[in-house]
Amino acid sequence: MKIVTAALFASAIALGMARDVHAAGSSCDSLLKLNLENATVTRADLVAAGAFRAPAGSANAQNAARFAALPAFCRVAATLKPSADSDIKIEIWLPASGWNGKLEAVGNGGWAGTIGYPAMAQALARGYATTSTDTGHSTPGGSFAFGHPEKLIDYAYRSEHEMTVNAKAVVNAFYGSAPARSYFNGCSTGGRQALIEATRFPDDFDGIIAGAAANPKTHLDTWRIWMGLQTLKDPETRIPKEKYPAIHQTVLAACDALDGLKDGLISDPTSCHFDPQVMACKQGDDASCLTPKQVQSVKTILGPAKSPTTGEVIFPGYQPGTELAWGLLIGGPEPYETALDQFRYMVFDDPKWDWRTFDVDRDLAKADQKLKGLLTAIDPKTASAFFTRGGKLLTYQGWSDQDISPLASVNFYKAVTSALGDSTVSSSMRLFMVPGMGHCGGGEGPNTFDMMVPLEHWVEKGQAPMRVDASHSTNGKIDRTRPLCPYPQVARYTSTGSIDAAENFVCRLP
Ligand SMILES: [Ca+2]
Repeated sequence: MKIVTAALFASAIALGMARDVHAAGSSCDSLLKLNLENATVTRADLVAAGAFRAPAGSANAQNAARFAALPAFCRVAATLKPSADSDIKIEIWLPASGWNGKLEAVGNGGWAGTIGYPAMAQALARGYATTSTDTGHSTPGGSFAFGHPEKLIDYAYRSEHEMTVNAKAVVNAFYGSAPARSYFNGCSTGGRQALIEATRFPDDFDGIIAGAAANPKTHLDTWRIWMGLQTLKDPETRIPKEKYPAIHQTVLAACDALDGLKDGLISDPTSCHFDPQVMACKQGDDASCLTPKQVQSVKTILGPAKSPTTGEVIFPGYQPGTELAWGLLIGGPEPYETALDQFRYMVFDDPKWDWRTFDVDRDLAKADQKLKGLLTAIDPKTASAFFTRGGKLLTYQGWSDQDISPLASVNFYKAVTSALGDSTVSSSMRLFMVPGMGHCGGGEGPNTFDMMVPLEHWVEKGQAPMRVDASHSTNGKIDRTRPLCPYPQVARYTSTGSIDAAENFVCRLP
């Protein structure tokens, strides 16, 4: 009896707080009746502090701890139908107290199909109202697009934009005021979503973070299949996983010191010219050496995918230092599933399509014809409207990204600079390359950092980011910090103090 009373009391306090704090707004449950365009609110209820339970699939130990630490919030879910075939699920989480006045929308990964609860939890814990979408379908992989062109549009860009418009309306209804600032934060597919928001919907956000953007998507997935064709079609060109560590050590021996510091990291892999011939087997074959065909495979994948007829670069290649994680794209036996799905379900409309028939020139042309206008933020000039209204774009990528060549981010940055000029980019965009970091995290380099605070300082205080400190942990303990530097600058050791402390590094041109 006592427990029930206490629970009711706590619930009454929580509800009361929401009403008190947002005197000009609405109660959480009243949002169920909110009228939205092409959208229906399907739930609106107050979640007590620590009471959120993630659906199966996003409930690992780290996320469970994150959810358990959440403050009380108003949880709103809605289904959006901008087309007759659309079925876009979104959620909007609104802090019951202590709202910082801002919205942080979070991006997705892969072919999505799930709402990004862990990223929403991170944003909510920091006081943001936050939103995420399942991108318009709830199945894994790319099969959702088969026979559903409108769902493909939803995935490509419409779900993000519609989510943003509706999330702002919900924020406005709950608090009685629109977000003072709106931010987008995404990596991988979320990075692609970020670039598309910046270039297609310049009014949606004031600041955008685009990590390791899967862009341009058609070229990216062509490269991923090309990687498989080069290494997996013929068993003799395959590089066994057992050889990755030896290749990595040989690459480091050749290139670690080029940046002036032997620290296990290659600050600028583009200056590393590693020749795999040095690993040619002298007799026999073991994990420490490469057969002649494997030497050729390593050379090939450390270069870009090129058109076999014109030699034109289609997508940049892996960078030296990535070797330990090569298994993702060339571990076999098939090429990367995510890329195969694009061609099965969105280019050829044939679930049985065989990657061994892939013809780079013919099939990329077909992919571009069908998908380029949907999935790709490729024309850098279109970032102009976002920049003109004061929008700031922070991009980043790990130099050891094993999923998307890190030069994709460098190329986009250079393309925007070339199209809009140095002064526009200087006042609107930064790229931070992360030595030794894998795809959106992980890897041997300092791989944990916060881009939101520097972005906010830039948008809200006019302070452009000069460096962003990153850390690396082993077993939960920080063992190295290092600044990330605005491209093309790199972190250089000042020659005194610990090489594991960021304070002993400066950002400067290589
Ligand atoms: Ca080094």
